[in-house]
Amino acid sequence: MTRMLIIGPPGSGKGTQAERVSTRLGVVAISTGDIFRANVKGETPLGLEAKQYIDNGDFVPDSVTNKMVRDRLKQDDALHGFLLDGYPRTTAQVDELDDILAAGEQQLDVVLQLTADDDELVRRLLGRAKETGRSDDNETVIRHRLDLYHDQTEPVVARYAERGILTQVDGIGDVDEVTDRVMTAISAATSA
Ligand code: B4P
Repeated sequence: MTRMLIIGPPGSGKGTQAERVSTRLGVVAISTGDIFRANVKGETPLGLEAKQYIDNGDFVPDSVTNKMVRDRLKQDDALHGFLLDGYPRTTAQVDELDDILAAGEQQLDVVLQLTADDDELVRRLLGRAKETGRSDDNETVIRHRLDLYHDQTEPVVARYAERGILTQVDGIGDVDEVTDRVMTAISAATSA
């Protein structure tokens, strides 16, 4: 049973690697970004609320995101392990996740931080924009998302580093190479 987080700036490969880890380890990958995008597409009330924030590159408010994650983690497929991709992104979300896990007498096994420099991230996301036309992949919004990561998500990373459960993984290189590093980091952290 493994409970993991994958944290990284936009474009670091979180979603890409989370899917691969999920397949290899048989744990469910839960991406808050994907859940929001599915709701936007389905024009649900949650999607209508989230759309304006996502399009501007802002975080969806903690109150909305926290409730969504709390509900999602109660589902059967997450009861015996999960990989959370893109959550928590603020220290208030860290507090919420602590609370959810404590209520279930659960704890995190490992927090992976994928690293890459800002210029590489912008290059990747502009590449994705051409392929998928995602509404938040234009340079102004990408730069804003990177600023938010530095201001609000780096303190999240620091909290997990203080707890001794953070492992940094270099996100530069081809996708298979990064997956090998991620899998090595997970086995080192979970067998320690
Ligand atoms: P996310 O979906 O998490 O978007 P992201 O940060 O861009 O990451 P993503 O997983 O899509 O990209 P990845 O790094 O895998 O969030 C979107 C929005 O939702 C946020 O801006 C926010 O508004 C909202 N949101 C989500 N969670 C929230 C929360 N907790 N609180 C509040 N709001 C929240 O990869 C990007 C690209 O790089 C891909 O095209 C991929 O092909 C490429 N790539 C990956 N690995 C590569 C490699 N090794 N080499 C070259 N390219 C690579």
